[in-house]
This record gives sequence, C-alpha cells and structure tokens, in this order.
Amino acid sequence: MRTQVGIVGAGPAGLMLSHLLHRAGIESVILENRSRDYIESRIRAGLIEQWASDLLVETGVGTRMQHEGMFHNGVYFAFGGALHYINFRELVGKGVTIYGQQEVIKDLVARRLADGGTILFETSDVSIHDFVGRAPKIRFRHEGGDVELACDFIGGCDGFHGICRPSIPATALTAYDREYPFGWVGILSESPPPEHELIYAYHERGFALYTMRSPTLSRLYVQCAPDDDIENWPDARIWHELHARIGGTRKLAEGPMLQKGITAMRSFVVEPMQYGRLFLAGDSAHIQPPTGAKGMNLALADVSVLARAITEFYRNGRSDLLERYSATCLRRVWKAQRFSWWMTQLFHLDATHNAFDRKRQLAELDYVTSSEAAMRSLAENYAGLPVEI
Ligand code: RFL
Ligand code: PHB
Repeated sequence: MRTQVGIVGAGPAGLMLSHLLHRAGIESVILENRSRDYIESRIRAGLIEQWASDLLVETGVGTRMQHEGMFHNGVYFAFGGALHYINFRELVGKGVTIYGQQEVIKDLVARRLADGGTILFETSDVSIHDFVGRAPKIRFRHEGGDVELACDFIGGCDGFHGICRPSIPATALTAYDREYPFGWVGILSESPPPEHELIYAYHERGFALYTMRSPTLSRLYVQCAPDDDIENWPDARIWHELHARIGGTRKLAEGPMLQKGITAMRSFVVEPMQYGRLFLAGDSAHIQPPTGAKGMNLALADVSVLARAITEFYRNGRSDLLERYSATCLRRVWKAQRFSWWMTQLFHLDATHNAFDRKRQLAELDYVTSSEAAMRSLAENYAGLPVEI
C-alpha cells in the first residue's frame, strides 16, 4: 500500500490534517485503532476558538456546527457570591463556539469518506519505521492481515498515549512537564442551562465549571483530588458540591447524569515536534489542563501549519516550512500552555494554599474582571491567538 502522507490517529488532528491535505490535492491514509462508533461518541472537548470555527466553515465542514453550535460572546467568572461577565466580542471582536468534539469528529469523518478518503478503523499493532530517511513506512494489522503502508511523511496524530512520540529516540526530545495536585470530576446532565454562557467558579470548596452541549444538556465539572476515584463521587455528592460552588450565583437544575468521569490535570510539551519525516501534532506533542479549553484548538492549529508546509513541499519543492514546523507551532503552543496554567492557578485551591493565597487569587479575579487591559488580554487568549501558517 502507498500514499503520500500516512496519518496515525483519527482525532481532530489526524482527521483535519487529512481533510486539509485532500483540499490541496494530496493523498493520505488514516490509521485508527478504535472503531468509528467509539471515536464518534467519545465525550471530550466542547469549546472552539473563533479562528478554528472559521476554519471549519471555510473548509466545508462547519455547516452542522453553524446550525447546532452555540455561539458565545463572552464568559462569566463567579467569585465572592457574584457573577462577573467578560465580553470578548466587545473587547477583541471575537467569540467562541460550543460544539462537542465528537460532533466535529462526526463531521470530519463523514466529509473524508464522502470525498473518497481512506480511514482504516480498528487497526492494531501500528508501528512506524524509516522516518529518518526519505521512505517512511507504517506497519499494522487490519482485518486479520499484516499491512505495510509506504509514504513520504508521517503525521503523528495519535494523542498523548500513542506510539509516535515514543518511537523517537528519547535523547532527541526534551519534555517539559507539570502535574497539578487536583483533577476534575466531569458530568453530562440532562438539564437546562442556568445561564446562556459558561461560568468558571472560584470557591473556597474548590473550582467548578458550568458549560453545556445543547439547550437541554449541561456539562459540569468540580475540582477533586488528583488520584480520586469516581466511586467516591455518588451523584448526590456531585450535585451538593455544584450547588455549593456555583449555586450562590445561579440556580442549577438537577437532571439524570448521562456520563461521569475524572480528568487528570497535566501540562506537557515535547520539543521538537518533528523527527526526520515524522511530524507530531496535537496531544501527541502537548497536553494542558482543560481550564483554558485549548486542547482541540491546538490540535487544529498544528495541522493547519503542517498541511500548509506539506502542500508547499509538493507544489513548489519547498522544505523550509517543514523545517520550521516545530518552531512555528511551539511559539503558539507555549502561549496556550501559559494561558491554561494561568487559568488553572487562578481558580484552583490546593493543600499548599493558605489565607494569603486566597486573598491573592481574589485580588487577581477582581483585577481581570474590572481592568479593561486585563480583560482584553484574557479575551484575546481565550477566544484564540492567531495561527501563523
Ligand atoms: P486525540 O483526540 O486523542 O486523537 C488521537 C487518536 O489516535 C488514536 N490512537 C491510535 N490510533 C492508531 N494506533 C495507535 N497506536 C493509536 N493510539 C492512539 C486514538 O484512538 C485517537 O482517536 O488527539 P488529537 O487529535 O491531538 O486531539 C486532541 C484533543 O482530543 C484534546 O486536546 C481535547 O479533547 C482536550 N480537551 C479540550 N480541548 C479544547 O480545545 N476545548 C475543550 O473544551 C476541551 N475540554 C478536553 C476537554 C479534554 C478532556 N479530557 C477527557 C482529556 C475536556 C476534557 C474532559
Ligand atoms: C467543555 O465544554 O467541556 C469545556 C469548556 C471550557 C473548558 C473546559 C471544558 O475550559
């Protein structure tokens, strides 16, 4: 089997890379170890930055998002018993869209298949070879047979636990890592939103976030211990904490919990994001705590840069953009890392915090919701920094 770009992973990064390459007339094959059904129902991110929703629309995969997505002009911060609104639209002329990652996945899969693209689901034993030279290969098992895919480039879009990053010699990479002393319990509840836009709540019992997926589906998060077990969180305890942490500002309607899980909080970046003809994109190269809602957006930003660099290679024989891929992406990645870390430390309390830290956090929350300069900076980062391609 042969293609121009072999892509490992059918998450937002792999699917969008394949879609952008197709639009430039470049062939690719995606290998995914899960089933189509599994990736289309995996509940994850929900917030799309302005430039990323524009990208979905401009490249013909945004129609359903335009109808079903929820457009937000800003965000609420809750602290001291009151809600404080930050209006991104007024501050930076941009907004964000709430539209589940699994919906983006469904739209991209449908589009790739309609355009004759190849996505091989339920592949196993994927391994990558010879990517230091000019003829990389990907070996895998599919439908009971061993397959070798020859390609010019490999897109390592297989997420944080994938095989691409560990296939690079450890001595060639530098990893930057930080773990946080807390996690999030996340639920999906069949209950109407108490507010049209998101509420990030600072509370002495810990952080909580109210977000949504539709006018009848709420998504809520509460800060928990880093090694917490979901068994420790019966429904009644989750609602109790949500009412205590957010309920002082808006009444929360309870509803049946359709899904419940714990997310660990970690910041991680590997440099460089390239080794020979293997290019890491999205979570395979970097992850961040969900507080800034950056993960899916960074995955889409990386592959926008990569698709442009690969297109220039085939069209004009240029390899300078490929050589600069890692440096170009990392400038934006580090700003998103900084923002996610900043939002996280602003809202979370841990055992090392004392009364001084709480006062400091409250002063900063007051500052970022009252100073126009601070609000503009927050809005610029939250709604998404420009992508240099
Ligand atoms: P993905 O989505 O993990 O996709 C990787 C794909 O590769 C497959 N795979 C393999 N396939 C073949 N062979 C192998 N050996 C393979 N190993 C893995 C996997 O099955 C998968 O299909 O990575 P990608 O494309 O880089 O996309 C990253 C995003 O998924 C991630 O950053 C976001 O979900 C993070 N995130 C959020 N991002 C946002 O932009 N906005 C948000 O509001 C937001 N909220 C969140 C989040 C992540 C969360 N969790 C669960 C970590 C909220 C949560 C709770
Ligand atoms: C979500 O909608 O799941 C979401 C939104 C904003 C965040 C994190 C998660 O910061």
